[in-house]
Amino acid sequence: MKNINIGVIGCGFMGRTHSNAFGKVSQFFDLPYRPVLKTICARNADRARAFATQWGYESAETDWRRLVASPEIDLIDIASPNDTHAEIAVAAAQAGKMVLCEKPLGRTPAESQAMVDAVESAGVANMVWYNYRRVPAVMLAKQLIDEGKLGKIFHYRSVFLQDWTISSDLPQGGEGLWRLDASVAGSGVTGDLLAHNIDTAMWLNGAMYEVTAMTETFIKSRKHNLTGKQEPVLIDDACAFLARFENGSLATFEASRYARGHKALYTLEINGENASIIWDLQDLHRLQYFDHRDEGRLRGWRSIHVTDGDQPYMKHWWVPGLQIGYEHTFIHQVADFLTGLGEHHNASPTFREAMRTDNVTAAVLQSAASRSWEKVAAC
Ligand code: SOE
Repeated sequence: MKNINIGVIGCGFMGRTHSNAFGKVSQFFDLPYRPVLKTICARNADRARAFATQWGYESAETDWRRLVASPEIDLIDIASPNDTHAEIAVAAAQAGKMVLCEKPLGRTPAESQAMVDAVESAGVANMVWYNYRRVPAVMLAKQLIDEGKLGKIFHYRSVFLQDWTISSDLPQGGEGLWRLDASVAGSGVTGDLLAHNIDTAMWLNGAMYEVTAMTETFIKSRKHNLTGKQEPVLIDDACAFLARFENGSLATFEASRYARGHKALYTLEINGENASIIWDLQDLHRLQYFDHRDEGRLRGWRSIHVTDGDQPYMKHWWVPGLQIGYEHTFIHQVADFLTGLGEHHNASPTFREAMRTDNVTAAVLQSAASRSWEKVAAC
């Protein structure tokens, strides 16, 4: 087993999920490579040092350019806010490092394209952290769809609902709240939440080519933490859109941060000719499955508890019946990345695959502005 020296940039929420994944993966999966938590990078030196101690990094750094230039580092992992993704990823690829990036890839298709070009022309391994694909129940849904169990797909519907920005006193900008600042985030719920729904949807159900959307910004101005001034809010607080998939199915998507009572309600439902599937993040280890081919007297929704060794990823964990959680999806994603590396291929989603999601979110925002159907750009 060879070591891979990891440099993680960003020590917020995502820096923690990624660090946990790199730190745990070798204890549960037999892999050709072992990640070594070499350096954590954050702008604030005290914070970076404290994070290094807490998570077991060998060193702390405050300048991402020094980290990218370091001959000791094999892989740069970008877990910093969206406005840093493109510049760091391009520099890391040009320095010959493997690059992992938190979603969404870029703030705009132009940024995403530059990132795709950089990793592809440097020929470096790359992947984007769309972690919900690696929930065992979602991976089981993928297997059932790929085996043709659902038959022809008619409908895909998916939501991602939260309620944490309802208060008008909540400022924008800075730690965690950069998600409300369009110049940093790129967009609101479309890039932050619906990007997950879209990534999973295209992975399960193929490409979508046309969308029509509406968005709303309910609170038009908020104090900005960095300037201290009241400033316009330029992100979308809520978004709903319709889409057509290339396989002929129709889709509805909705996301909001104003759905009182919902903290992270990510659900998806797929209706096929023979069978349907429902998954809900808040009951993430269960897959609801209805198969019309079952004997009529027994036909009904099955609630499959996805915890058995022959179900995706579960043989690596405890014993049948004992479930796992959110953080494990990131561990699975690193395991898949390292397995792919050993087999000389990239794990999905690559930068190019993640750019397709960015192209859909761009078409959604464009449609909300134009109030008409928009085509999704090919990539
Ligand atoms: C926002 O609140 C957020 O943390 C997103 O940034 C994540 O991508 C999503 O998984 C949960 O919600």
